[in-house]
Amino acid sequence: MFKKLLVANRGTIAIRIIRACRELGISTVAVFSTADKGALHVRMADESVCIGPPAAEDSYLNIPAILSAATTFGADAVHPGYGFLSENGDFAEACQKSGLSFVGPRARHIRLMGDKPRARRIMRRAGVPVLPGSEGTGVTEVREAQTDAKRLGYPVLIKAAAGGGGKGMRIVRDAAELNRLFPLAQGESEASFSSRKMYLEKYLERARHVEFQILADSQRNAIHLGERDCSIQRRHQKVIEESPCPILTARLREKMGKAAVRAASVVGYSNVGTVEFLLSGNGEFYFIEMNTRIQVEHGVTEMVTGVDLVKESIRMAWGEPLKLKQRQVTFGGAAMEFRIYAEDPERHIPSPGVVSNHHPPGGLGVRVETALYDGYRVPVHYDPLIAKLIVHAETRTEVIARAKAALREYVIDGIKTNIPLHLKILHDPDFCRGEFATDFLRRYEPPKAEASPPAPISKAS
Ligand code: MV4
Repeated sequence: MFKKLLVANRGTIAIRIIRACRELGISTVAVFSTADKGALHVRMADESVCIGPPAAEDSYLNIPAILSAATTFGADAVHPGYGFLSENGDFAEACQKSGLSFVGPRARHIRLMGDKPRARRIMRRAGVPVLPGSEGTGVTEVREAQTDAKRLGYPVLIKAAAGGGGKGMRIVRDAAELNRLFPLAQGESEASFSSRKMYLEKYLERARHVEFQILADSQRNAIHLGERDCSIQRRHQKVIEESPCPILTARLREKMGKAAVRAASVVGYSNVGTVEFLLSGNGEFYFIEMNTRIQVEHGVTEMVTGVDLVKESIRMAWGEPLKLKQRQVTFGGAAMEFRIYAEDPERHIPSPGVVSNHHPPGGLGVRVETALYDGYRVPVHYDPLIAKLIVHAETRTEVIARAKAALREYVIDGIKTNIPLHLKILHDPDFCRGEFATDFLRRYEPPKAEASPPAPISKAS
């Protein structure tokens, strides 16, 4: 097994990786920016090294600094976590070239799945259902998009070929809207991914976002660990994830699971991955993309399967074959993850500040993953996700009751969080019945402020 692993991340996932390493007897090296000098992941690791100033581009995205830290400290592996460099093919390749094992898929699979039109083409040829959309390598001109949209019929969705997770995405309902929104989506893609390549897909209304967890070893064995329903999102930021998906039948789970495993197997994928599908109201499902990293919501799958996904990812990177066969995977109970964001729940703006009175909930089936402590200052430079509350119980109904109790018990002072929003959702009858789609959170948006009339010009005030 690896002797020393460098954790190329921060926050909750860095801590999660350090814990897995400790169980496996691997010593750890944390990296940190100057904004994270006092962070928990730094204190928990066996060794640590500062890799640059707060801006992510200069620290957690700084490939030379991370590689030099890894070689200086004698690490033999690097775990990228999620976000930052986790889906950067150049980073995976650079690690291998420096003699470091990258805990994740091979660079070519990161690049392949990062090219969304190419991934669609491969999946379609492999018999995995995809939505009608742009063929070939994608479109860069509005008139090409117009041709595709005419063929597909409105509504269509503009997506970034190098995108994922909803950045650069726009719903378009007619040709005029396409003319207006295509340049905006393209501008966003250029700013975020340095790519002008876009593609269109038929827009599936009121669908559910259902993703399958894949494990694949380097001996070409691949299995799935069931699904997560991630339909509860706001502006493509997931808020609650759960497993099992409350509307999936055993038959459909098996069919989608097989398609997900095929998606990974057909390209010879290795390590952990997630195959995202859209599920329509009448049980049709379509591949939308594959994520080539451990995901924020992996804990939900861990609770229902008992499989430690982070430990498995490290074992597979070492070259160990999967011990688990598909028919040995068992599913127990139900689990939900509540993402706790440091944000003003009314205005949805980040709420940085100093945490005081930190009292996370506990008890049977209550798991909290967080890097918070009293006196911790939530930095403004990174994602506002500060904790994940994962609740497990026998049934979905019991998960909801347990989650309500846990969220009421949760105390975080000094900053604003979205805990009140979670409690509102848990009291929503449609949510409790499991009846929701990707548009669910729109009902909890604050009413759009009326354009206020211009203030009267008055010399007296
Ligand atoms: C879609 C879709 C409907 N039709 N694609 C969002 C994130 C990215 N991974 C894929 N996403 C979607 N792709 C087609 N062709 C719906 C979503 C979607 C979504 C859309 C609007 C508002 C909330 C959403 C939540 C999850 C998925």
